[in-house]
Amino acid sequence: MPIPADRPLVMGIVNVTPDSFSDGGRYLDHAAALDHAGALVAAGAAILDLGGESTRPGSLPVPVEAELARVLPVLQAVHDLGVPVSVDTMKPAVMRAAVAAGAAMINDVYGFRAEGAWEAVRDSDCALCIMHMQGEPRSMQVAPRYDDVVAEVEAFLADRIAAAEAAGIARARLWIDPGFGFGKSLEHNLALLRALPRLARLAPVLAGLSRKRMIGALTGREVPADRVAGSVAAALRAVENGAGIVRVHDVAETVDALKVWLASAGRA
Ligand code: 9MG
Repeated sequence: MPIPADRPLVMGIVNVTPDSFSDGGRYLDHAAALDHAGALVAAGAAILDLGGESTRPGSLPVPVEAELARVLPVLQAVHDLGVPVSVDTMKPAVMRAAVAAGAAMINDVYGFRAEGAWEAVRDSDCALCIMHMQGEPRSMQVAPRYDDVVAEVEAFLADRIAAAEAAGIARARLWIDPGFGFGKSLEHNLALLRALPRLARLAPVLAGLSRKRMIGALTGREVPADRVAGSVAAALRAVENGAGIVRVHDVAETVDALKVWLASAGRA
């Protein structure tokens, strides 16, 4: 299913991980994830992002079989909801299976740097989101450091776009993401948010700021679920600065805010 390109899209987050659905067996995890996906589409999500491995700061990798067992049954079932589905994974084997099962996008926080990642997605037409991350989820927030965060993230993304094209992947399939919170301090994140118009010259931008620590730091809200208003404000700023997709937890609130903001900007 193609990803609409005529308006900013709200992407709803569907985690199929034990830390998000802690009540036990696999069937329950899948049923809960499916219910959640349905609720996000009813709330106005134009695209879903399905992930079976947590990428939160401090999280550890999961084996490929476990990730496949979490994601694939849900991916097959959510097709009936009628919106394109992205799969968030760093693993080429999961990418291959997701593409075969009809994923509209592969969202790789590791920027397709794993051996075999380009080959896993090359012979499909699904969109690819290349994200920037300094380090790895386990340790990335320990002491992130840049001389010039915007220039370094821009150079990384330009380099990965060139690598995709060299691997035979059409540029029109590519999205980029500066990776808010992935090896970045609050100041780095704010600099990147301000620099989205510059990054958007490379490729369409996907931005994920929802409920992240930077929102907590700016609002004083310790609990992620209390960061809704701050997250909506960040999503609006990202769209204003050129993001084509905003990846969010709070779909209904973001969709409403975006409707008002777009109408007031004469873009409805
Ligand atoms: C999986 N995931 C978590 N945060 C993300 C972000 O900011 N961007 C993208 N593309 N994926 C993310």
